[in-house]
Amino acid sequence: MANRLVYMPVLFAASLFYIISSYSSISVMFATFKIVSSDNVFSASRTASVSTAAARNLRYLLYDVNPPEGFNLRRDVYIRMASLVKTLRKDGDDWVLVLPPWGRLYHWQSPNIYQIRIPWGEFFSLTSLHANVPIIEYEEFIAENGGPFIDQVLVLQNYAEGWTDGKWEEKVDERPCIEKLMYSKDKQGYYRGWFWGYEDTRAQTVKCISAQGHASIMAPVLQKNITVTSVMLDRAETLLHDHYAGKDYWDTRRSMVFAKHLRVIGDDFRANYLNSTDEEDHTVYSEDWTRMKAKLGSAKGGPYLGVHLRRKDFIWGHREDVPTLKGAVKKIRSLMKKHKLDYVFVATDAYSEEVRELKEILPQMVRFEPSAEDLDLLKDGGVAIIDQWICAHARYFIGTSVSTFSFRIHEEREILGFNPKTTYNRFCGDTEKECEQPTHWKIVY
Ligand code: GFB
Repeated sequence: MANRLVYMPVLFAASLFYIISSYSSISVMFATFKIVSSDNVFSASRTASVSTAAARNLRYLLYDVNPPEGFNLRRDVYIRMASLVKTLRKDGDDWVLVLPPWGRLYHWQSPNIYQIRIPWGEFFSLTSLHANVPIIEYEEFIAENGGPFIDQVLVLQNYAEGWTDGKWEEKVDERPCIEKLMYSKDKQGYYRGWFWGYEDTRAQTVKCISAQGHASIMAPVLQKNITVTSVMLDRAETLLHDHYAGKDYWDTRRSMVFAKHLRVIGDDFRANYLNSTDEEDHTVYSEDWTRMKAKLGSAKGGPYLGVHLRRKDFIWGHREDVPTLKGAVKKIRSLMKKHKLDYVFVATDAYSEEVRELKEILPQMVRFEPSAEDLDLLKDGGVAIIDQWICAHARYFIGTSVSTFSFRIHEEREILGFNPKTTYNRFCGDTEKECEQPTHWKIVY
C-alpha cells in the first residue's frame, strides 16, 4: 500500500517562510577577441551604475543553461557562476549574480502546475546564498535595473574546430554562432528569446563566444572588453569549474541550503514514517552554513536505507550501468539485510507503472508522495529536494550511476558528516562487468 501523505498543516506553516581557481592568471587569447560595447540604449534605466571616482560600478551577471539540462546539473552550473562572480569582484566592479528563475525543465512534467518563473527562494535559502556571494532574484534585477533589459547576451559555445593540434588550451574568442541562435530581433531591433518565461525581457546585443576553459576565463573579458552593466552568459555550462571540489567549490555548495519549508517537510516525514530524528541520528543541522562543520563519520543517520533510482531517460538508452527493477530490488534487499535496516526510502523519477511494479516486488518501500494540492505548492523541484533531503539522512545510501541528482545527495551527506562508505555507492547494471563506485569528493573548509 502506498504511503500517500498529506502535508497541509506543515505546508501552511511552511508557506510563511516563503518570503523571505583556481583562477590564476589564465592566459586568455585576446588576439581575435573584438567585443566592443556600443551605445547603451537602456542607459536611462541604469540608475544603479552611476559611478564616482572611488565607487565601484554595480554590474550584473545573468546566466542560463542549455534547455534540456536538469535541476541538479543546473545547481552545478550555479557553483561555476558563483566562482566567476567571486573572481570578478576581487578586482574591479561590484558584480552581483542574478539568479535565473526556474522553469520549463524537461523533467518537471507534473500536470496542471504552473512551473515557470519560479524564484530561487522557493527552493533555496537566499540568506544562505547571499552569505557566499551577492545574489539577487531576476525580478529584483528588473526593479533595480528599471526594466526587463539586458545589455549584452553572450552565447557560449565550443570551438567549431575542436582542440587545435589535439592540445587543450584555455581560450576565449568572439566567433560566428555555430548553432542556430535562439534569439531573434523584434521590430525595435532588440533581441527576444526565452529569458526564463519573461516575455518582456529583451537584450540589446547578442554575440557568440567560443570559450574553452574554467569559469573565470571569462573574467578579463567581462572586466576589460565589455563595459555595459548587465551581461548574460547563455549556455553557461560550457564553462568548467574553476576548481572542482576545492574550498571555493565547497563554500558555494554549502551555501546552497535548501529552503526551510522543504527541510521541515522532509524532517517531519522522517520522524513520522522512518523513525528518524536529528538528535537520534546525529545530524543536527545549523541554520548558518558557515558554522556547519560536522566531523566526517559523526553522522549516524536514520534507521533506513536511502535509495535514488533514476529511471526515464536513464533507461531509454538501455545503459549498461543502470539496473532493471528486479536487479535494483535484489541489491536493496541485500543492503537492508547487511545493515540490519527494516525501512527503505525510495526516491525515483519512475513512471507510475514502474512505481506500481516496484511496490509489488518491494512492499516495504516508503515513498514521499504528496497530494495534488501539496504538489501544487511544492512543485516538482520542491519534491525533488525533499526526496534528496530524506536520502541524505539515511544510515546508508545507494544512488544511480552518473546521475547529478545522486551526486547532490552525496554532497549533502558529506556536509552532514557521514562516513563516506555509507554514501558513495551506486547500483550496478544487471550485466555490468566493471562497476566502478562513485568518487569520494572530500569536503574542504
Ligand atoms: O536533476 P537532474 O539534472 O539529474 O535531472 P540527472 C533529473 C530530474 O528528474 C530531476 C527528476 O531534477 C528531477 O526533476 N528526478 C530524478 C527526480 N530523480 C528523481 C527522484 O528521485 N525524485 C524526484 N522527485 N525527482 C540528467 C539531466 O539527469 O540526465 C540531463 O540533467 C539529461 O538533462 C541526463 O537528461 C541524461 O543527472 O539524473
